[in-house]
Amino acid sequence: MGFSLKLPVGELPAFAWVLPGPHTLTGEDVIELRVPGNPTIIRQLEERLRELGCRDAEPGEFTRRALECGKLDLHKAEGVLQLINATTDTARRQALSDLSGETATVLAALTERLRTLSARFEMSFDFSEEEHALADEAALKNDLKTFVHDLETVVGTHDAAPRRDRAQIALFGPPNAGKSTLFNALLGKARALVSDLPGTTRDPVEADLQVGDHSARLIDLSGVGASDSDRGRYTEHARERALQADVLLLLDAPGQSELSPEFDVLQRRDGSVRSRALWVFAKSDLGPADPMNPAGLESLSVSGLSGGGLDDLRTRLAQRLDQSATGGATSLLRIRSREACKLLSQALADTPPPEVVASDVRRALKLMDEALLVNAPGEVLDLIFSRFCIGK
Ligand SMILES: Nc1nc2c(ncn2[C@@H]2O[C@H](COP(=O)(O)OP(=O)(O)OP(=O)(O)O)[C@@H](O)[C@H]2O)c(=O)[nH]1
Ligand SMILES: [Mg+2]
Repeated sequence: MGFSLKLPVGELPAFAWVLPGPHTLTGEDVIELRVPGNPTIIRQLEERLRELGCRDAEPGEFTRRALECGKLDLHKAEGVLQLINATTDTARRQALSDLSGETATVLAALTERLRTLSARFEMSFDFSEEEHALADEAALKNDLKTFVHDLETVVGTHDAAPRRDRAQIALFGPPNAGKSTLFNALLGKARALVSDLPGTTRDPVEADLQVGDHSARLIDLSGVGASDSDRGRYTEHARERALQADVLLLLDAPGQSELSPEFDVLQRRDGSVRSRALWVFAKSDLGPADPMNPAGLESLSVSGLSGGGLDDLRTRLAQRLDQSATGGATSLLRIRSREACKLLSQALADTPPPEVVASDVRRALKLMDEALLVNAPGEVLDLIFSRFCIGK
């Protein structure tokens, strides 16, 4: 219907679409105003509407209202949020899958599987005196391992929500492994100091690196291991930074053997680090690398000096960054599920007594139940909707 609005500059001809509820996004009556798109006129129109008692919508208010009137479930609402903030195709794909309800359905089935596993763990104590208890325990752990793998496939392996807007790629390994040389080769310029003296890099050196369609932060760390001249301080710092990285390049040069025990240290602290690590046989110009690496990780050969293998490394880095959800907001559904994943892979890496594994399985189950909670408490809703932008 056509009408006019009195503005400071004169009478504005406008057109209003009236959409009666309940067949609208929020279930309420909606009026849509169509006016000529002059920015000053729009501002004056907004002021006039405020004078008439209207107000701006809060961030995410429309989606929240849709949720509250049952037009949208929480996971779909989070899908909307993810889609708005997605900056990579992976994040967009995840968001669309969440929006369609597909992720929630798959996670609900996985949660039931975990519930059965949890019950089996509880029951295994009752028979712990029996002869076949040990065999059962091994089978249970195996099933749990398969479960963790399946869950990781659905929610991605990246640690919880994106902690930063730029993914971090860290170079980790013993002194003289060729980290700084590879750092410079990837950047195409000599930023980090290179020398044949072990222990050249001390404090981390960082630079921006474009990998495919990702802007990442490349970090050259100090060498780790026995030759740390500062009684382990640099090693410790390098380990901490390595654990925070989205992609971890483990540099293993010919004749060095310190990497494997160092990686074990990282795994003991955070079992999920495996999923972010790539084993890099460095200095490949010196001779062919072992086809296998002790940690059984995905591996490749590179020479920072000759540039051999660099293209392959770039391709794999891009794939890893695609896999990690960095670059888009992540739903609580995925955050909780990933926390459960991390907890379980930690439990499997540490080989604690069965009672401890069982209690970790219980905790993981609680997280999954929380992830799938449809009647979320108010504060969870506040948390979700505070991340929306105005007017969505
Ligand atoms: N042949 C060969 N030598 C390399 C390669 N990369 C590094 N080097 C040599 O190995 C030595 C150590 O290289 P860096 O890059 O400084 O090693 P790093 O891992 O950063 O060492 P720290 O900073 O001490 O931990 C230098 O003499 C480099 O020239 C490579 O790909 N091939
Ligand atoms: Mg160095």
